[in-house]
Amino acid sequence: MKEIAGNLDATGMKMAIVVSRFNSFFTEQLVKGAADCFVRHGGKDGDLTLVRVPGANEIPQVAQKLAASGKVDAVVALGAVIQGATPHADLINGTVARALSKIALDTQVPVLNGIVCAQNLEQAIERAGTKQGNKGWDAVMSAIETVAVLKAI
Ligand code: INI
Repeated sequence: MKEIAGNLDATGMKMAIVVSRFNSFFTEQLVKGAADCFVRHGGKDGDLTLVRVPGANEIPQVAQKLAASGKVDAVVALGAVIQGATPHADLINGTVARALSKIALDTQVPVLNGIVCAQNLEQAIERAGTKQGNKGWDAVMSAIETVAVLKAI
């Protein structure tokens, strides 16, 4: 049996991060985790591009432009959507997740969803560098592996 799997070596990779300013208390922690993961796996800080947008809703359009630009091997979306009194957060989460998946399929450039979807502040804290780790780190790790596996096929 021939098996194909991606390694976790980011040497020579170019990556873009799109991060929302909304809930920046959390999203800045995700950026730190994401950049740390990229560099610790052999990526160069200069090969990482950070793009800021107002909120999670604005991430897909910018991710699409980056993915279609031919300048990056992967795009990582970072945000924090926290449930409030209205169903607004659910709408954002579903719409953005579907859009990011479509961009990846349309462009063949991996687009990783590192958006924290939390019921409350405590859950968001847990995913931004405490009990549940850092979702920015996790998204970059998955991006590195996906780039590598696509290259290997
Ligand atoms: N944007 C977020 O990134 N997180 C949220 O929790 C959030 N909530 O809950 O409203 C949010 N709203 C703003 C939205 O992403 C857009 O920026 C806005 O609707 C303008 O298009």
